[in-house]
Amino acid sequence: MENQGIANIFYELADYLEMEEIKFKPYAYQKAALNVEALEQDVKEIYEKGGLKALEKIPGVGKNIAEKIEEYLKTGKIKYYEEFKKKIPVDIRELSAIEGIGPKKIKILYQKLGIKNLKDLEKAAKEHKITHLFGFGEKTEKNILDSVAFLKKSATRFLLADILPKAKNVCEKLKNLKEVDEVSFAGSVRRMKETIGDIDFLVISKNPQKVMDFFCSLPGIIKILAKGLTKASIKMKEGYDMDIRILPEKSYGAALQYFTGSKEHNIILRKIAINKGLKLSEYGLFKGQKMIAGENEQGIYEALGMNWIPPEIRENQGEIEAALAHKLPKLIELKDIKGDLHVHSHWNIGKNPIKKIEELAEKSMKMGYQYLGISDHTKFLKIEHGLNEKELENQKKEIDKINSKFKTQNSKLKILQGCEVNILADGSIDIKDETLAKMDYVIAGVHSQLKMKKQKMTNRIIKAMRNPNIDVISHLFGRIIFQRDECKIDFDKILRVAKETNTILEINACPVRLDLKDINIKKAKEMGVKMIIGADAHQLDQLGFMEFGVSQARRGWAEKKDIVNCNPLENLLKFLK
Ligand code: DGT
Ligand code: CA
Ligand code: CA
Repeated sequence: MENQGIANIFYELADYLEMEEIKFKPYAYQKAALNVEALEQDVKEIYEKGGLKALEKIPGVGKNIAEKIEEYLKTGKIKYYEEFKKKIPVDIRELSAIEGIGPKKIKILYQKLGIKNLKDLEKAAKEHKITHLFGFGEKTEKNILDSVAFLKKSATRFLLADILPKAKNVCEKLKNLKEVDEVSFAGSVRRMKETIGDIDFLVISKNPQKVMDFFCSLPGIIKILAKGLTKASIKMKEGYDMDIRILPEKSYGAALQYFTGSKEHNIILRKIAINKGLKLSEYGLFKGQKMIAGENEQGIYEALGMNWIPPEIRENQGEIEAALAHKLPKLIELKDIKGDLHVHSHWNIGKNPIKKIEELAEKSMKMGYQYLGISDHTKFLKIEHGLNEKELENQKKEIDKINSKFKTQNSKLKILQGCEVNILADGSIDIKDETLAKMDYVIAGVHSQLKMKKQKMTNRIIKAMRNPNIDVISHLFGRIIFQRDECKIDFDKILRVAKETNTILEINACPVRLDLKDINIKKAKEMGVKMIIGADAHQLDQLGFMEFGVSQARRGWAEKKDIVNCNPLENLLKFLK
């Protein structure tokens, strides 16, 4: 599919146009990029079937942009973009990953200091060349160095959400081979960790050679790092590696257990085996020469005197003790989710592609939800076109209308109106209390000044939790994986106040946030603080982020009873203030 490639060029074009301070056009390209990216159909196919006219039917794509797409499909290039690139030949994606560096600053950095990429930028910052540039200053220089260090630290890992579809895809392909009896991914992907080092596959086959040859000729390989008869390792052009192990059938469970990890979990299991006079390896659980378990995972855990442990909690964080005592939690599952309360609609135009409340509702019904909560940003967030009191009132009318239409159609879905208000620096809220009181529920989050001192940030959030209209605190720690560290917060204190005020803490399911983290979730659960999983969808297909929120909750040992959106509507309302 060419969709992502085209979207990437449009994103860059938007940045170039912003450098030139051309009005409106950057927004048009951004919108087109988001829409092309979100398309389920291949742009090429759309064009081949219906020509330019069909391209113009893509939301956000007018005649001018449709012609650019046509040019790309025909020639593999867009001249308009190439000209910008020639004039300012910089790696926009790399540079704009640095917090506080946008198109205009990138242009200045290039024109004044010839900075083209991250390496140049780091060098210039270290030599204190940036402080003196107009509009920059010492603080920016320090931010750049912090940010570069942070990026370097995370450079060799990948987001689960980017990796999981690729892992599933390779599994499918392997499954289709007639030589393959069984296939699974293992490692951190099976444990659904937030970030992934490499993908590990396990295959059962009587003809490993064929499987190996197939694996080592997958499209997108740039290097074969190792290739043997039963083991191989390959590097893909997107930067990540994939490992494969091929095993005989009788060892499948033992191998799956071993290669799922984590290493820390495995070490303890092996010790328990030794204490019982047994030996555990990727080939099986042995008593002397005799294999007593290993065909499936369940058998191994049972032979060691414990219950089978779900992969998401195999981190040696108490799960082994719980399994030995037969006291493992019954982890929440995706099917337990009854609805999503953190969803943004077309009312937040900002950068988002058009996505009407009805469309969101339709998709929610398909996902089997009983309720959908619209929670658009409010007025302080200008870039997201945050809504003011009047607009919230108007939105309410629209939602009421859709709900009554649904009622006449006997639909099972109910739309709730919430909003995601901003907790300002002093803990006050950017929307009047009387408006908040009229909403079905209110989510509050910090979206500015994230670098406060611990005490001040904690008090800021506590003040919001004490507001009787605020039901949920969104993405408490404010981290963006690979981009921004967590805020400093006294989490224990927040938990105490959450409990006291019946405030729900969100597990934000957006793959770059996944905030709360596993350890926070576990602690909240132990304290009896309720949580909610929200997709924080800004596009239609992002409703699917719920999957990652649920795996995050599982990694934090959460059960159905800990997560309020596992409740049917009547019960959910009881948890809202
Ligand atoms: P990653 O790839 O960094 O996201 O994390 P993992 O957990 O996928 O680690 P990886 O790919 O190095 O190894 C896959 C699994 O193989 C790991 O979770 C446990 C197992 N494993 C690897 N090395 C060792 C080891 O030295 N000892 C034990 N007991 N298990 C190991
Ligand atoms: Ca791995
Ligand atoms: Ca590996």
